[in-house]
Amino acid sequence: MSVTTTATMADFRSAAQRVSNWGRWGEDDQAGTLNFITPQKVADSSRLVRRGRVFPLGVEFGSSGPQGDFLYRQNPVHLMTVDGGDADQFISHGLAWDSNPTAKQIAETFAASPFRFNDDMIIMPLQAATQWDALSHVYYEDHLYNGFPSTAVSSQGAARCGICAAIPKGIVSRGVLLDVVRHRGDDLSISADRQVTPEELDEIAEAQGVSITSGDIICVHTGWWSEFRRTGNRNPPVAGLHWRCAEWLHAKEAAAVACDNVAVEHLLTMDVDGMFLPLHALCLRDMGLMLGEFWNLAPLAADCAEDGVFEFQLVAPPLNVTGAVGSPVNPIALK
Ligand code: UVW
Repeated sequence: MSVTTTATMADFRSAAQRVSNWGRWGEDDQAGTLNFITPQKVADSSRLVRRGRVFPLGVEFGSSGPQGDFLYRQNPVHLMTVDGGDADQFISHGLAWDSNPTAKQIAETFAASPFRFNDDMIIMPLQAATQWDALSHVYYEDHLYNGFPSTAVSSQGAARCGICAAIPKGIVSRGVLLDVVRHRGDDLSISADRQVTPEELDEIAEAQGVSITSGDIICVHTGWWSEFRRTGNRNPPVAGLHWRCAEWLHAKEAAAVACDNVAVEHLLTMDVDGMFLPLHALCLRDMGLMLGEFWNLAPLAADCAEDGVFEFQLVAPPLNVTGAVGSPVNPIALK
């Protein structure tokens, strides 16, 4: 099948069969390819920390984030609930709050002491910025990963394959960076006209002198985040992994894949006639492989290019949000 040809649903379904991990780790499994991360793998990953360099891969969570036009996804709204500028109000209001003895007591304590504190809250979609997609984020034909019914996700949250299923795994493993931007000789980001194919991923790994091993978390640098930061354009065309990369990830026994772009794969084109976001569908629902999005990979990529080392320990724990279908994350790469 050529990269530029639109594939059919029959092509998609046969790929889905080839990458399916349903039943591989038992009929109750909800961790999917995170099962490739063994205790030995975690121990080995710690030995990749040689120079003590720390790379936070999370972007900032704030009003200047990448969300814009979607009605259902907004940038984080950060609000102060207690702050020093308001401390006098807090005291005078609290002292007069007869119907709320606790508030009154706190106000009295404040009035009698120099101690002050600040508190805040954040309102945001869990998918607003740097994130993990849990396996329950995507489904088709009424089934989630491992054959769980899509009704397992309801207004109560995900009863199956939620982000909580990933919590026991950490998530800690060997990370490998594949730098498409440098490989193509681009300055900041790759062109949205050319998707990243499995063949190109192999070429990049070979050119970088890095091999992919079972349980790795693959980080693919496309430069989307750098381009977004340069232009402020929240909707630039997205270059990403071609849907056939699902089979590459399956063959490599990747534990997860993360990109610096919106959706790992490119958006809004129908590479498979009749299936939106085919890589999502194959990875999350058929393979049980989590996707990381909006990871800031440029500083790590620059360091990897400089020292020629494209492997590192990756520590990327999701938040243990009950029933969530994804989670914000501040992944850390350690070299
Ligand atoms: C969808 O928008 C469905 O997916 P994601 O947030 O993972 O790109």
